[in-house]
Amino acid sequence: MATIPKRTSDVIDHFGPHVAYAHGKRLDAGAQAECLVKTHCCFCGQQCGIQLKVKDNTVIGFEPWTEFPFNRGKLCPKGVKRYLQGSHPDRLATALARSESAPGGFASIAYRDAISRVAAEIERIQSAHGNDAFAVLSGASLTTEKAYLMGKFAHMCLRTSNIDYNGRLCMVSAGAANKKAFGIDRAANPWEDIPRADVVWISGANIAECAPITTDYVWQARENGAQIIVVDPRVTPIARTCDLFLPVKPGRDIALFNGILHLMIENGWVDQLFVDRYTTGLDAVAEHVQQWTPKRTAEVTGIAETHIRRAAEIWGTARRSFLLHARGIEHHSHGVQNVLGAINIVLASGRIGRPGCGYATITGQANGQGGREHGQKCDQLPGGRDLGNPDHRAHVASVWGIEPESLPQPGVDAYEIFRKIERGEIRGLLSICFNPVVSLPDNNYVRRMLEKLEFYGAIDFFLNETARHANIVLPGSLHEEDEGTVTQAEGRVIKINKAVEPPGDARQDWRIIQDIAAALGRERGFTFTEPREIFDELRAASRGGVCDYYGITYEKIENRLGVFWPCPELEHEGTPRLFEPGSWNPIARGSGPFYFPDGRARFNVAAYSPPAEDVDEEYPIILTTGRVVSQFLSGTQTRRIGPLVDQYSEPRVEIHPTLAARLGIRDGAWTRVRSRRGECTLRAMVVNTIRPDTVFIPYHWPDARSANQLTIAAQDPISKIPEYKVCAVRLCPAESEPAYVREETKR
Ligand SMILES: Nc1nc2c(c(=O)[nH]1)N[C@H]1C(S)=C(S)[C@@H](COP(=O)(O)OP(=O)(O)OC[C@H]3O[C@@H](n4cnc5c(=O)[nH]c(N)nc54)[C@H](O)[C@@H]3O)O[C@H]1N2
Ligand SMILES: Nc1nc2c(c(=O)[nH]1)N[C@H]1C(S)=C(S)[C@@H](COP(=O)(O)OP(=O)(O)OC[C@H]3O[C@@H](n4cnc5c(=O)[nH]c(N)nc54)[C@H](O)[C@@H]3O)O[C@H]1N2
Ligand code: SF4
Ligand SMILES: [Mo]
Repeated sequence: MATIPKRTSDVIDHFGPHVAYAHGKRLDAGAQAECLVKTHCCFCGQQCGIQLKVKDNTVIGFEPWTEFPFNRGKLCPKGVKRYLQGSHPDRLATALARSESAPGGFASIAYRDAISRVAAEIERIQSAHGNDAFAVLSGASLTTEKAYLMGKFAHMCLRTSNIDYNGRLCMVSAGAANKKAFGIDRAANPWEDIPRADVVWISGANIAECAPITTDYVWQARENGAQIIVVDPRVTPIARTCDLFLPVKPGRDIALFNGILHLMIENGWVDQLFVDRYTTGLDAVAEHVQQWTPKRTAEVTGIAETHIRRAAEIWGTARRSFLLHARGIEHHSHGVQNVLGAINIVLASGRIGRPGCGYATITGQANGQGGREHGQKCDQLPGGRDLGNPDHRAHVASVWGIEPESLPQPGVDAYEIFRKIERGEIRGLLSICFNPVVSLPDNNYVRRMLEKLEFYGAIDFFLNETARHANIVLPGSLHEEDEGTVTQAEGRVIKINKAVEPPGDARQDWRIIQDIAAALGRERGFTFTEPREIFDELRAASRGGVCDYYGITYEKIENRLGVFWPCPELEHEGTPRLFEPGSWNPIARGSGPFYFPDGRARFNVAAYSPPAEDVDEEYPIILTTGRVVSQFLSGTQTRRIGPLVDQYSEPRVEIHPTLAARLGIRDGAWTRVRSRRGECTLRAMVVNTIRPDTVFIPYHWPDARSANQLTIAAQDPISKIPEYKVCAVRLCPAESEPAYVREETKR
């Protein structure tokens, strides 16, 4: 195997620069700006409004944007420091080709030559092995225009079935369950309904660290007298101030939801009028949850029976409520079942589709919502349409000016793409906005598969850990270097505005894609001159679909500070709250508020099964993984922002004092964590805010610090989401400092 090139620069990771420089000069965030650009934060799905201060084609700081209704000027630590990343010395400003002889393993090459090489490899691989032998991996931090273009590029230009995206690691369990229950995949309510609720139920969402602005809405609810219930194996910051905390054993949430529904039925807390009028399927579910007595629920979930009864009563007797969840219940091999369990207790309560009565999954990535709607998922076409549906194919083919038969059939999910590489069915890969070497489970396998490819091209603004395996790296654009739209967690379509030009040879991502299409001689359909043109085509392609954007324009977004989809006509106001009787719905056509022909929501039996890998004598402890407030995803961006690195500089294993004492592990001591897939030595963080049978590691770091060396590649059979939230490990004190630390100290 060839050597994997190391870092381009030493100024990276936890040694990040603590002051920012641009063009050799120190940045002065206090300097007078030439202009302020109203836009949004590049990180999480909250998409806070922010104004970027620009001077000499550099973002030098920010000002709050208090008019933007979602966050009203508030930002979390990442939003405050985001402006520092653009001037990092690692920012790619030329195309790179892998070269054994070049320092750092990569040599700069002319942009045109890099594009020709990518096109030549696509041609070679597809003509020798068929169109599907070349795959595309895309990302949900891209604007909706780019996400749409990536789907169109794979399906129309490359005619490959094999495109998928990093949202596969993120919201797909919620998406699949929402489609099964409601026929539509979007937060049912705007966040302004949260403060109107008198109960807020939060399952598997560390909102204070991962959706900080949502915390503000929950606190407003609390100020108004609401009761807050939190379900998590860890006492997260929001749990510290809640009314009822349920410390669930990882992987057991369905049992809890079924147990709550059991008590709602037993105590007559079901809204029978709502159920009869607007839903189907409660009878089968009611029969199924008979077995979920409080006693059995307590045994399986590890939550005290009295607390289960208390939660059922608070939820069952509420007048208005809002249920929120995130990856804590979704990152499971039965993630879809977990979400269906949550939806069942919402439907049984009848509290949805009205002010102060709501339900939502909290979308993760910047464009986690818009990025999952318009055709970069392996089975999808724009407008939330299905690649396998003849009518849907015909509509999109007519917008694209092609024959429906020329569209490929649905492909496979992001992890399966790697298994296809192993089997030799996929030989070439182009990735954009995705760092699977850090973010996919069992990542030693992922790394081996990348090295097996005949050709790998990556588009990014930093040489991330995955791109280090690439043959060609193309310098893409930062968020502030392009315009376009994103759809934030509530379903509000908003506008990203350009503040600066990309440096050197770097290009807006959509231009790079179009340049590849042109080099392939297949530029028809890829000659857009600005994002607005892409958006206008997307509006037409989405028209009549569930995710209908036809009535949304750039002007309308700017005038109204966002428009909620569905928005089917130019005169339409948009739809902040779904499922209100009488609201526009192309599927039900007046028969009811839910997105099925009969207008009714579906109860679904949510059957409990244990995690794919349960604990045993050899591996007796549960590992769960997730996030910390100051780092973002695979860390490519936030590990390059000094003040955020200072806040949390390396991953630590959270261990309960009882478990730590039993294993002889002290706070701060080097601790070896081993699973069936790999091993990782990190410092311990002894905290009494975690279940004693569970340890937690944040996953934002690569290489020897990566939590995904340990995680299991088990996936949900429906959504294909990986089971990041449960695997079995064993722990022991490490004899000495790990080798990677000794190496780094030497450097
Ligand atoms: N600071 C920061 N914010 C982010 C991100 C980031 O990387 N950093 N990423 C963004 C993205 S893409 C996403 S997806 C979201 C994720 O946002 P969250 O889902 O809120 O974050 P996680 O840390 O992945 O997991 C949430 C919680 O699930 C709990 N948990 C673990 N196992 C279980 C279980 O079996 N049941 C229950 N009920 N809870 C469990 C964990 O203890 C954790 O507190 O955050 C977004 N915001
Ligand atoms: N163990 C464990 N693993 C997890 C999770 C977990 O909870 N536990 N969470 C999972 C979840 S929810 C998620 S969302 C994934 C995320 O996993 P990834 O998607 O792999 O993580 P990112 O850091 O978003 O990687 C995106 C890359 O895109 C680049 N990028 C960002 N914006 C743009 C852009 O506009 N243009 C271009 N060209 N590049 C861009 C960044 O520089 C970065 O290199 O990780 C998953 N992995
Ligand atoms: S909450 Fe999310 S969008 Fe808002 S500033 Fe923080 S990371 Fe950015
Ligand atoms: Mo995510």
